[in-house]
Amino acid sequence: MQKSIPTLFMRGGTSRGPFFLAEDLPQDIPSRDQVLLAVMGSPDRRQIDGMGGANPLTSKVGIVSRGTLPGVDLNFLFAQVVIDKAFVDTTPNCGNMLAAVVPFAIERGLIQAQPGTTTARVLTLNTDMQCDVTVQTPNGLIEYEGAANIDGVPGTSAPIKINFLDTAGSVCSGLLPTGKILDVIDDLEITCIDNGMPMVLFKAEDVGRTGYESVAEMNADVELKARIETLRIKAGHLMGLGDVTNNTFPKMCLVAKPNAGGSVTTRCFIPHVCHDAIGVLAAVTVATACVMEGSVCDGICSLGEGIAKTVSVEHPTGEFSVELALDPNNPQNVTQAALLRTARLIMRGEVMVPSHLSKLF
Ligand code: NQM
Repeated sequence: MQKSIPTLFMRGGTSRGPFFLAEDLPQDIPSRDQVLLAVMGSPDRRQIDGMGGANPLTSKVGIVSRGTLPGVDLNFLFAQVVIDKAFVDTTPNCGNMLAAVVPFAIERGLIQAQPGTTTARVLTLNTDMQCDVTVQTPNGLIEYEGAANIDGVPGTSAPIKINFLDTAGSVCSGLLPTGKILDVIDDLEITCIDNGMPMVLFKAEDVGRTGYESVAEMNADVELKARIETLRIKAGHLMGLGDVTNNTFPKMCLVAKPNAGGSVTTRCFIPHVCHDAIGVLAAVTVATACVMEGSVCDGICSLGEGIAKTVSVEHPTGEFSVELALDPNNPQNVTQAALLRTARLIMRGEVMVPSHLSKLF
């Protein structure tokens, strides 16, 4: 007999995947990972025997439980299920899947919806990061429909506001893990930065590209992808991350002058496939580099005046606006980042895993 596990299949921002109550999965990590690999159909390039969509953005899982720290409503663990390797990476965050956590928690009765809107404090267990997430709950029920549009998702949905409270140095030792705003690897200037996501930023023109290429062009660019992977491995050591060969970070991002009225243009490799848009904390991290003097974005990005900055990060399917609050005494220092996402419950039910895994529960 196959084993059934209750799940809600949800879109969070521009990602999607099954969400589970932590108590419904095996408690030890190797067993949990075996189950998640089976749920998603990994390792297999097509994930044909599971729920995964054969793209990093659709090979994600959310695991949610009640908060255990004072003031924290919910704990969220994000799992990136690697498509073609038997590996589940829970090191980095995913701000897109995060958008579905509060709707999931209301659906599954972990928290009670308030009249109008409901704000919950979520602790992301991956990096110990807290944020406040506000969802629409007219009549005390979660509302998915509404007028908010995020680029990369067709149509409109109810807005979900995420306010990140402490993002610097999520996986790395600090915001600038090499201690410098600019490093040089193989004659290429890079900014290694982690404000929620470990990233290596470099100018598209410095690698002979425009930064305006389509996702298909980027993914077909074998020469660029090989160069980026060599750079990623070297940068991983420089950033104190050790050998990142098998990790899903750092993300690699080409930056260029904006060409659609935004602040900066990006093409983000996550890390081997070009993102159709940009990750949430990747956008926060790029936006942060834009306000920092001497980064590779300095000189190419276009920002308004003032101490609160809206940074519009252009990506292959539109733009992503990040509202940054800066420390008035040190405008290089980002104190908070707020942004808009949407989410939707796509399906509720049970996912089945092969019978030999039953003994793991
Ligand atoms: O950066 C893709 C995504 C992400 C991660 C990735 C994310 C984030 O778009 O916070 O959301 O970089 O692998 O879901």
